Amino acid sequence: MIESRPKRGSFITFEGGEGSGKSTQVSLLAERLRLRGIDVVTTREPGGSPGAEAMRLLLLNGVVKPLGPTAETMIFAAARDDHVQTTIAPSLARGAWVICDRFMDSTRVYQGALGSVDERIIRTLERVTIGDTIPDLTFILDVPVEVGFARVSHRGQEKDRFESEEIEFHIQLREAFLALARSEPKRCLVIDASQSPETVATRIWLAVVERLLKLGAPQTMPRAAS
Ligand code: Z5A
Repeated sequence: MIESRPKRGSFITFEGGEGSGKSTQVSLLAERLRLRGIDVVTTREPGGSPGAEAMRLLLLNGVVKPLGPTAETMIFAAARDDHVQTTIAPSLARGAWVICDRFMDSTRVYQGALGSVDERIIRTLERVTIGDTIPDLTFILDVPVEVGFARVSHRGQEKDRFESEEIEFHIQLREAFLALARSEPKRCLVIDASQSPETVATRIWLAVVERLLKLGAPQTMPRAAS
């Protein structure tokens, strides 16, 4: 007898510069999907599993930076490996949708395009850590650098290792994300994130409906109407 295996859930990632609204949109999208009865797991990088969260502290407090960009890339990869094995792959396998705040494209852009780590190293690490757990859809939230900065300026906390980079770094970062989106138009969608959170969320929702829900991506049983 042939057993029918449950279909893998959908995997969505959010990318973009600082203050582009990724965390806000991860929550809004998860809320909308849950209203449709979909099992949703929200997560983030670096982090998303106990081991990777421990590595996040080292990556963001600047301890790793003196080791150089290649070593830093390998620690991001080690964190990703644990995150994929522990959180992402098991969730997708049970049919849940996974929404992740940053993923492999952040490495391609921060460590690759801007950190000058050889693309071959980055692709090799991707094969090892991600394998075929590639996002089905990636939203690249695009805002002018000064808009992103203004949104996070009120936080008043100490800047992390990446936030401390010069403004020119963030301008190049924006360009690198846009170039990446152009190179993978099937997976990546650039969203103008300078609009209100609700407007951005609606644009994202329409894309999810168009690209994933209409394709009959797996869902758990819809909730009974009350
Ligand atoms: N990094 C890397 O180098 N390599 C890698 O492989 C990975 C990561 C995975 C993680 O930083 C750092 O790690 C990141 C890259 C590097 N470096 N930086 N910078 P993080 O996780 O601490 O922070 P972040 O990812 O940059 O996110 P963020 O700066 O915290 O912002 P956000 O998530 O994009 O935005 P938000 O928290 O949703 O919103 C920020 C504020 O704006 C907040 O007050 C909101 O209420 C407000 N907001 C949100 N949307 C709007 C709109 N549409 N209008 C007005 N106000 C808004």
